[in-house]
Amino acid sequence: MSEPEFVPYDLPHRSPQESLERAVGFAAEMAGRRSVRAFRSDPIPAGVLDACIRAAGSAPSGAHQQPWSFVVVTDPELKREIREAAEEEERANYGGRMTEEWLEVLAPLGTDANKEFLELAPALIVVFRQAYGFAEGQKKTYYYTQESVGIALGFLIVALHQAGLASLTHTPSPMGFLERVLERPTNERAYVLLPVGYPAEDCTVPRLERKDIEAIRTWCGAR
Ligand code: IYR
Repeated sequence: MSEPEFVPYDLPHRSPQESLERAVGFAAEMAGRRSVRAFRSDPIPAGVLDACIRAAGSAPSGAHQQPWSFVVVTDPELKREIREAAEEEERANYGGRMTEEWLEVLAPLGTDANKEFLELAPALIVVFRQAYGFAEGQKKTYYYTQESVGIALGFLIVALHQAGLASLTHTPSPMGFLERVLERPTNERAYVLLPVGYPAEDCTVPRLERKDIEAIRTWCGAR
């Protein structure tokens, strides 16, 4: 076992007022984030996606094993292949694999098996979870991979939003086709398929309301 090495850490100090202003401002910015299913094909400026993926890769992870990889797909042929495979799964999902109850809660979103956005969005980011790692050719156990990749995905969605990009957390399950089409190593499992781009001019989103703070937060102790 190697000795742990610790280095000083300086989180920038914020005054109480600055802290409150930044927290309130950030919450307001996040309130404007919506999942989008209609994209313009305009390209994404160079460097933006890499910076967003760097932000995602800064997420905390179990034992700092960073059990994720991000594949950016802009190639039209590959996007078409992914769309076709996704639609095949979704036809099976909408055609009977999803329960009546499930279809009922989805109805307000107006979704169906057509996934044209997978070709129209300028980029698809496929997030993979590494179920285990490799060390000297042997399988190495990774811990809390689901939680870790979920947090990294959250970071990614936030990074994209603040860069002015819309995305959709899309899971055309089962997603094994992504591992095959993108020729991923055997330890990787597709976690989410994230089309990314600018909303189409005529883009609409379902009218929805977010739960009030009182409904989602319980406070135990002094405020
Ligand atoms: N994967 C399908 C169905 C779907 C499921 C949930 I849960 C959603 O929040 C939205 C859609 C689809 O993408 O259409």
